[in-house]
Amino acid sequence: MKLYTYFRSSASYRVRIALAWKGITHDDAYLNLPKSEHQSDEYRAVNAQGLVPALEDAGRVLIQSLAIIEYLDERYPKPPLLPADPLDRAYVRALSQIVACEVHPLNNTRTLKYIRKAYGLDDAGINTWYRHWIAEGLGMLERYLDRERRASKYCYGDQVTIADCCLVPQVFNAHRYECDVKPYPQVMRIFDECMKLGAFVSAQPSKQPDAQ
Ligand SMILES: N[C@@H](CCC(=O)N[C@@H](CS)C(=O)NCC(=O)O)C(=O)O
Repeated sequence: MKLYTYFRSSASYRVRIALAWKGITHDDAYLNLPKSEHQSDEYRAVNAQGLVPALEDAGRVLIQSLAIIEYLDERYPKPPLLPADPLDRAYVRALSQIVACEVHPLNNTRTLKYIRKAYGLDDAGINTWYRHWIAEGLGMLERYLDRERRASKYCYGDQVTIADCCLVPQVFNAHRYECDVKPYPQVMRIFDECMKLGAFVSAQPSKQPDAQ
């Protein structure tokens, strides 16, 4: 298996957590996003989307972090990253999609590049945009966790799931942009619990070889 990744990519971090949690050994290929290596013809031949992550397995290339993690969960079911019950699975997927669909695309490299150029935003303007969408997204997570009351140590009771694989990298992004995380005590409590686990620690951006 080969993971195409970039240390700061939160979507790659989701997959790195899943691989580490399941103890799946793999090779890494590093794409430097600021240097636009993900847009090279060579990489587009691997992932036509020109985004990271991508996972090569058995001669096939998988893209989209949530699809990749669900594939890993089906192929390597233990320890599971989704609950057994369909209603609980829908809950976990909803949390994951709040991060992956509602927040992440608005704060992606290409989105920030585009608004910087098209609307003449400076760093302060970019930070305001970024923090706004983090606040919206973490607020959604917090309210949903509150309403559902299914979280305990992690988003789903005491079982690590895909939702945690999504929540933690999003909080890393929030820290990176110095967002105020005080209004999200439940999200932060889950983040702190996850960061006691080796898989979340070893997969974090600063521990990746391409971070050096
Ligand atoms: N929905 C995709 C998002 C992939 C994505 O946008 N990855 C970012 C890094 S986190 C990327 O490659 N950005 C490059 C760019 O925006 O140009 C997933 O979950 O895999």
